Amino acid sequence: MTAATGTRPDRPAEVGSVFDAIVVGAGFAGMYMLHRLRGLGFSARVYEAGGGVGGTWYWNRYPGARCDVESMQYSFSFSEELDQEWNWSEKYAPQSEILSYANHVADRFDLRRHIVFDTRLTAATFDEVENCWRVETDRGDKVSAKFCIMAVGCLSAPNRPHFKGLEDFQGPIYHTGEWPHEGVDFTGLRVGVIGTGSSAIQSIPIIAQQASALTVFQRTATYSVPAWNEKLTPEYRQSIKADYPALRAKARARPTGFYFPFNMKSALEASPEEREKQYEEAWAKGGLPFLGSFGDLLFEKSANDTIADFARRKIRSIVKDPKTAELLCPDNIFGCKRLCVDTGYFETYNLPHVDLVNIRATPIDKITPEGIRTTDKDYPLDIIVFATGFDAMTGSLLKIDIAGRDGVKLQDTWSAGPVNYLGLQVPGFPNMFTITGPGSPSVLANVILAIEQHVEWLGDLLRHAQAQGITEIEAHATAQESWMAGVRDSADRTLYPRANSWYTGSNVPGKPRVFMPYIGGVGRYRQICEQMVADGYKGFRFEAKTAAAAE
Ligand code: N01
Repeated sequence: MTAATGTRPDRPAEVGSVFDAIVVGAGFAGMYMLHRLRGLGFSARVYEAGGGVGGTWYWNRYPGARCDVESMQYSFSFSEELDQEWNWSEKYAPQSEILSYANHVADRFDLRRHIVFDTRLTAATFDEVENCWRVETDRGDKVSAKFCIMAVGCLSAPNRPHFKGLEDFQGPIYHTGEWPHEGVDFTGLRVGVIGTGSSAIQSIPIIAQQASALTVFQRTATYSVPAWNEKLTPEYRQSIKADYPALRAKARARPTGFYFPFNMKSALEASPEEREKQYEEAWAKGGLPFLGSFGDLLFEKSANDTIADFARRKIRSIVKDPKTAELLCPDNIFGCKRLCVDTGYFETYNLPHVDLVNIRATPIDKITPEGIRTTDKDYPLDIIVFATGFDAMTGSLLKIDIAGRDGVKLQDTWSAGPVNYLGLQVPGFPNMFTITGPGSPSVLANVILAIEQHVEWLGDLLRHAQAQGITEIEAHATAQESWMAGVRDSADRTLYPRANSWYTGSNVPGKPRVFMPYIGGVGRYRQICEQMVADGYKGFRFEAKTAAAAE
């Protein structure tokens, strides 16, 4: 499979250096963590597998890639100057603009000289004698640090299904999550896309404009809401910038971490006419806020049925061929598998050269040299696009050989699914922290805001540790147990765990089925973290070189 890689400068491996902190990843989490650490006077080294900053926005360069949280909110809020100087051009910024923003942040805060690019962390081992993490990279670096901070991203390990005959295909195969930097020209070619999640629904309409024939291989139909993307006017931007801090404050208090009007009324208490009106109005505004049409949609199956029914009727009204329309109508719970936001996705199936194949009914048997063979027939193709998503939330962490106290591996500790305290730390892995780890709101929120909260909390903790001479920070196993019980309970109060999705790991064969993120929302989660600090970092064990320390 063709992969997008950055340049790999020929630099000598670094051996023996000691830092206060190692940060893994230079996406938004790694960049802000680095900025914070530098501001606190800590020495830090960041290792980044890509050739530049931006994380998921560095790799996901497929046609049509853009954010689906409004740009004016999908950005750092920690610097009022940054907020004021950056101008987003569209309601939902394209990938190229988000990557430019990431580069601007790296330059503005002078981050690059602390980042080693084109270098993947391969191993991290806790040294119990020296109380430090010893890390290794794929370029031979061997360095150590008191703290190891994993900012590896929740959606950064591509999920590549193992189809028979994959290596025999004569044309190129691309994964949306590792798109070639030089782009792909589909003009006049027969293209097959496997998958119908967010990456597919964004890329399919663009690929269809170029390809001579496009065949989409769908296993599960997806709900998608129109983006109604538009250019932002200077007047609109100014209206936000005039009181940006107020918008940011409202977003921080919201479960989702971004602000939009939310209707708390019950869908079941509304009359059918009221419901229809509400859904029509929300559809006309578009985007993820459609899920905020009523307050009980994600809690009551019968309420959810009403929005699912509305969305299916919309699909049938857009797609002209009734058989294709039926195939595109999802039968699962609305919004509990990540909702998609599209521009012209369903309309694309009205084009004469676009076909949909139901691979639930006739699964892919193998990839042949000429294309894809299902149990039903052969589809000749020039290019295959895997829009098959990610080994989400745990994939990137578990690719690293992480050994904690007594040499215990993270892979073993998480063999039945990820466990930790507050999504921040795993008992047995002292001084290692995860930014937006499983067990925190992360992917269920405006992730940049979730990142900021984690980084700021961690910065405060490390400053506290430095001031108190604390050498070891480790979550208690009992704190982990009660946090994980809370994560499960809050998920079980909703419909989310009932759906098969990457939230539950069910998209990756063999992955334990566990609902991974904390669903209580970023506002509530922030309060929990603040209370924990007010209670003397309850749930963490601190150890100082000189004196025993705090609970
Ligand atoms: O991945 P997905 P994605 N055989 O897992 C199918 C974020 N994101 O890259 O549903 C055949 O959603 C799979 O089928 P099924 C966003 O959070 C955001 O699209 O498992 N098919 C599914 O249809 C998003 O949710 C944006 O049955 C196989 C598809 O591949 C997340 O990233 C844009 C298969 C994968 O869909 C992931 O999105 C893009 C197999 N063996 C991504 N394995 C924004 O707009 C998998 N599939 C911000």
